Amino acid sequence: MDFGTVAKYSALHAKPPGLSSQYGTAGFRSKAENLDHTMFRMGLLAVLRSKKTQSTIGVMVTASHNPEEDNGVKLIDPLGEMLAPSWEEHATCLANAEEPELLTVLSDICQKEALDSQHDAFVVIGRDTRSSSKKLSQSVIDGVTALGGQFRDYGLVTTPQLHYVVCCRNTHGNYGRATVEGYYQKLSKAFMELMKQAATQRDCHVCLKIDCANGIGALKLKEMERYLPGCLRIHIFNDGLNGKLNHLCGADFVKEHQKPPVGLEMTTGERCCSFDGDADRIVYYYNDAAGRFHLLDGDKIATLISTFIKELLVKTGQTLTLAVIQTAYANGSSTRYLEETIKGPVQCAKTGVKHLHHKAKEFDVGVYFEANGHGTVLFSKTAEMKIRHQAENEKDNRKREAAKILENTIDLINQTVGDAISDMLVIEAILALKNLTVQQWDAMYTDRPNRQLKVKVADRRVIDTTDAERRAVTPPGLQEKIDALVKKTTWARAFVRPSGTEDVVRVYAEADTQENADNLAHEVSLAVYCLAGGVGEEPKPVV
Ligand code: G16
Repeated sequence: MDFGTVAKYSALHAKPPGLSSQYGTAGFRSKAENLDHTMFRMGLLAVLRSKKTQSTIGVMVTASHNPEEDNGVKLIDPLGEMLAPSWEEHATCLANAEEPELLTVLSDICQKEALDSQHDAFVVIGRDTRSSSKKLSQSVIDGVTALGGQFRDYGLVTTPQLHYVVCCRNTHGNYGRATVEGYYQKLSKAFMELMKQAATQRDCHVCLKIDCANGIGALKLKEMERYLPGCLRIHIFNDGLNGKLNHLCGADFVKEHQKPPVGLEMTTGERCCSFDGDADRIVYYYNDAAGRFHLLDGDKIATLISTFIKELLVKTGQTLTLAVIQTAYANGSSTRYLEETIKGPVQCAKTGVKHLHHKAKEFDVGVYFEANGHGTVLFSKTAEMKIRHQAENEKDNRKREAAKILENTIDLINQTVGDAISDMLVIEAILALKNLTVQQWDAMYTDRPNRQLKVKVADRRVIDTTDAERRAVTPPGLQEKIDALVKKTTWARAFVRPSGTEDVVRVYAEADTQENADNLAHEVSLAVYCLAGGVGEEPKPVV
């Protein structure tokens, strides 16, 4: 490794002195103009990680649900998972090293990780549609080449597509072909098989309106359309031609505001969904006859998928453990419903798919979803083997058919990370196979009214949490205040946590009525504002 070249290139991507950032919930996020040095350095780090793991590493340039002016970077580990936590620390040190310290920090990482500099390094790079992404991905490439790594630039891709590609490359094609086309082919083949199995049960011509948040999802769905069977007619909205990325649209907006995105007209009962800016999250919704908006978020998706898999496992006679992993944001009704129906573990992890993914791996089948619509299903190698074997060899027709449906579900789900396109196809297949309308799916349980708010504080790190983020340890007095507020509201629950992707503190509250949930969220916001150093205007009541 030629550190002289690194020094030369780094001068072209110099870090503004004093600027500091942290590898957060999903990598680095900031205003795009502050990220050039971080991108260059993540190119360097990806080379080191590739040498360490002797595998291809991915670097995705995106700020997902954040506004267009922001950008960010997510590093992808060999099997398509998020970067290992110990390397998140290296990432933060490297990103924050002042220019004269950079080479020392680099060699410290090499030493700590006992890296063999002779190993080759290969990095794949992708980016979302933000106007800043092209230039920033060039900075990543400069970092990779400065350390002598090789790379392939996949250009505009969804985040989950890059995760898929990384996994394919490192499993020598076992997971699929390491191209975007390979992704379309793998998913559409499995989807068509499932729709064929569903067609024997009913005529399943479905129309789905999709809000793509004016992001990369629109481009990729348009590419994928020709691979999809005629029984699923998709209509793409907010495709980025006119609107602004994530502005008044997208999964995060719909979930947070509990209302439809702009740019998508809904008639009664029409099935609609929203992706987020890099297409790794999805939520569904519809309007009922009274014009009331119904949201089917990550909790409802987890419920649909896990009960479907549970039923199939029962039919096959397989004794595989099925667990569902949620976060503190999971609606209380969903947790109760899941505990009663899947009769397996329902666990709570910290926010961030990396935490849920990690827990889900402990089971034969681990379904994980955040309420915001980010999630997937993991099948252990043993589970996958048993199911595939049964689908091939089972003599009992009913059991074999169930195993085949499970096998196709395994192929349709993107097991590397939450994936809006893959999740959407899984949901559509399940609704077709179970002959369910979106209204029937929604009726599985009723969400407890809830509200999510954001509070601006001077330094959100003053809030520290425990118990999977359900309780605040600091600042002093905050948890006691929340406890007192919760106590005086019926069926209530509330918590606060610092966001790892935005400069805000997030507040969540649920209660017996929407009014009570709104009031509780507001009062908790005021407590955060007063006790955690709120800045700007005092939080206003929810209207
Ligand atoms: C990222 C993470 C998600 C997380 C979300 C919000 O999503 O991948 O796991 O739920 O941020 O995190 P926080 O509340 O810490 O800001 P995305 O879609 O923005 O990459």
